Amino acid sequence: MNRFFERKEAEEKYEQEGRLPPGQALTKKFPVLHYGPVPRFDPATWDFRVWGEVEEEVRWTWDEFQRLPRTRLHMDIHCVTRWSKFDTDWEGVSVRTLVEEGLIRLKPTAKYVMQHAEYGFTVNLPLEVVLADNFLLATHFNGEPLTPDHGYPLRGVVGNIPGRPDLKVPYFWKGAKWLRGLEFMPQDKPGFWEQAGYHNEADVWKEQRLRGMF
Ligand SMILES: Nc1nc2c(c(=O)[nH]1)N[C@H]1C(S)=C(S)[C@@H](COP(=O)(O)O)O[C@H]1N2
Ligand SMILES: [Mo]
Repeated sequence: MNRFFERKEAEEKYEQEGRLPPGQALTKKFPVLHYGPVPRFDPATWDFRVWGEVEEEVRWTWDEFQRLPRTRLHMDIHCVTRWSKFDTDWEGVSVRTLVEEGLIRLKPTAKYVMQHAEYGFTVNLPLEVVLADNFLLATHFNGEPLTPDHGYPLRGVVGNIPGRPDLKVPYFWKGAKWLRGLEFMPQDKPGFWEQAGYHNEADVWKEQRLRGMF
């Protein structure tokens, strides 16, 4: 059978399992999407910062970041440009674990999170989503370090964990590639694509792609 029919058959399987959100199609590839150039990584100058509504600001070097507790995450990812990729494996650092271990000490006023990436790129999410099981600060994809195109050395990732209908599932743009820090905020603020007209919440099941009359 040719590739087209193979893909359609797999897509039907995921649809029957309730894993294909409305308006999405399965891809086996991993498309690359971002605004601007791919930054260079220098482990000597790279740092990860945490600031805003925290008891203590944090700055970790690349070496220090390597020593943080690590988490694996298996999920489906859904891009607003209508491709979905199933059964992806990620490894990295869970923000909830950092909070539970006291490595990040949140103030009670922390309600939203801005991911800050290279070149001033930003993405906003509610704190609840960033602390959930389906959000990770990822260094590895399918057992390999991220490629430069996909955010090496660190990116946010968010998606759907099959069998966890309790979790909010935003489109994949809600994870910043080339991530350099997290700002905890008392109020919400739109990130880069949100200012450009993408939906603030971006729920894949509600098909919240663009803000406005859609
Ligand atoms: N730093 C940065 N991260 C970004 C973006 C960007 O423009 N810059 N685009 C987002 C968008 S719109 C998408 S769809 C995903 C794409 O991730 P991928 O290239 O790994 O598929 O990255 C997100 N993260
Ligand atoms: Mo996107």
